[in-house]
Amino acid sequence: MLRLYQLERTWGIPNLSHFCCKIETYLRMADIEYEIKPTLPLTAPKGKLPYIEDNHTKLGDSQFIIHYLKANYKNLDEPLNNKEQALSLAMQRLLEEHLYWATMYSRWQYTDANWQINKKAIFGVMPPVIRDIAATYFRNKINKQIYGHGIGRHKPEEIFKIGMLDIDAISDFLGENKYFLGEKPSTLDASAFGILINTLGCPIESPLKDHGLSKNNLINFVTRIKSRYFSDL
Ligand SMILES: N[C@@H](CCC(=O)N[C@@H](CS)C(=O)NCC(=O)O)C(=O)O
Repeated sequence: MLRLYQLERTWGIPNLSHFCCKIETYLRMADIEYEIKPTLPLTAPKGKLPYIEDNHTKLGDSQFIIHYLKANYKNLDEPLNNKEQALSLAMQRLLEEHLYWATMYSRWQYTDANWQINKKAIFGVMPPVIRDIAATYFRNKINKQIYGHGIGRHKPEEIFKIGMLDIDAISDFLGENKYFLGEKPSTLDASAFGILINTLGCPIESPLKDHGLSKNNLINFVTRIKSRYFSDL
């Protein structure tokens, strides 16, 4: 059976890793059987989670995992025309390559309270000394990524301002639709759920979360996907 390697579940959401949540959501939307192996990214093929193992294939990065799932199991994007597929890709880039980084800033840098919550969720199972070493190592690493992306060079209010523009765009794009691109779930819904539940549905407080919670359609989307596909949580 396909094995999904991801962070331990916490916070009452599928995963605190946006991308792990995206893949598990795709698997459930596509009705693909899988088992979960909780882990840290140390053994991941590209040093990041999620990764999967299936039929002697070990694959990292959510994009490549979804290419694999589409080719070998089910392609949720089959009904989409070329223009819808282009929009899907553009929105995924917005969610995963921009809004994601604003949420990472909120977790790893914005306030000490957020950092403590994040640290406990990821490293809390480790013995105290190892926990502190691992948390410091990963915090330095992620903070360099946030700076390297570019978003970490802005002031907090600037980061939240541009993150809120993403949220406005996502909310306007969804409108009153059940799913982003029609009557059936597609990859974009899995991606959006992974990023949005980790923005407005987790215990990391920030102006970004508050802004997300001001959008009823996004709250309804996240609530609907969670209860439809993760009723066991
Ligand atoms: N582009 C990757 C991003 C995956 C990613 O950033 N994963 C994070 C967890 S949300 C991670 O494992 N980070 C550990 C690190 O960068 O060392 C994907 O789509 O899978």
